[in-house]
Amino acid sequence: MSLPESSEPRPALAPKDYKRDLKPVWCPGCGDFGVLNALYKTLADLNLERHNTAVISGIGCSSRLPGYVAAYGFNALHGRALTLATGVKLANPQVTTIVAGGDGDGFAIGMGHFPHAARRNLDMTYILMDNRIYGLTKGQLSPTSEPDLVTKTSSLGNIERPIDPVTLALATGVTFIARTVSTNIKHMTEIFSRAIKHSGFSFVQVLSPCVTFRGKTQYKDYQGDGVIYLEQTGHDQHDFHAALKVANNGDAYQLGVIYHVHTESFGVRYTRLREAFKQDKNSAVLDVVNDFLP
Ligand SMILES: Cc1ncc(C[n+]2csc(CCOP(=O)(O)OP(=O)(O)O)c2C)c(N)n1
Ligand code: SF4
Ligand SMILES: [Mg+2]
Repeated sequence: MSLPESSEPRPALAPKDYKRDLKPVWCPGCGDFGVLNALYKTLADLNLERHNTAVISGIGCSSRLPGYVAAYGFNALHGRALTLATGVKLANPQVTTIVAGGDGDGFAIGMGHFPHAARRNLDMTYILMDNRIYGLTKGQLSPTSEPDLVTKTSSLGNIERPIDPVTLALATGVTFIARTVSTNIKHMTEIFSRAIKHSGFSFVQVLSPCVTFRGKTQYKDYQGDGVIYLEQTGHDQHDFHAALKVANNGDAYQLGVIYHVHTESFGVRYTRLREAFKQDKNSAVLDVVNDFLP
């Protein structure tokens, strides 16, 4: 996160100050309400300036989220949230850039953009509101839908293997990876806050039930033995191999910070490169470029 420098202390904003008058049109009971409330709380906890915050999404029920936040916002084309957010961040690095959207938006049509956002390590936060279904278009399979799931597009059950977004994030080099659940506002708020404060690309998978096309099953799955809070297990979030083990172990959803490493963000590297170029057009630039190489 890049906070603008200011000598004047700013008045604290409350969660309600980040609400817009527009009321969410989500179905009663949709998990996305929890995500939105946790985001309001996070923005207030971090006391982020509304005119220096941008919330970007694609298309989907979840992608309606920017419309409900009193900050800059944009509904990009379906699957193009990360590309648009990349432009926002490059154009104005001072803007705290938050991307939100669904499993279909991010991991079907938008999948090609994820590895590039990860490898660039731009300083932004991507919140995946994962209901494991296409909600807006009325209940088709998504790339994160479970095997055997019966939907409108899989009347005999899903015969495809799902993508695990956290495993994919690990494989593509994301520098902060976490999982949380939309029924636990406190946990979500803590995770969002850490993700936004991370300098570099942060990814948070939120398990966010779709009551209309998944019934009550997801709410049941995300409680009791269905979830494990990593802070209670002694998980080492800096250990890549430990992160791979807990990402998708099949027994329960592991919640918390799964992986965290510090690597210079794109913005910091780029600034260093420019400074080096100003000072010495040849050797200093080479020094910086050599630093980038593995
Ligand atoms: C280019 C394009 N292709 C397809 C669509 C139709 N479409 C809109 S939202 C969506 C999927 C939504 O699923 P997800 O991203 O998981 O969001 P959810 O509604 O579940 O929150 C699809 C296929 C579209 N709007 N644009
Ligand atoms: S269809 Fe599902 S994801 Fe969309 S608003 Fe309704 S409950 Fe939420
Ligand atoms: Mg979805």
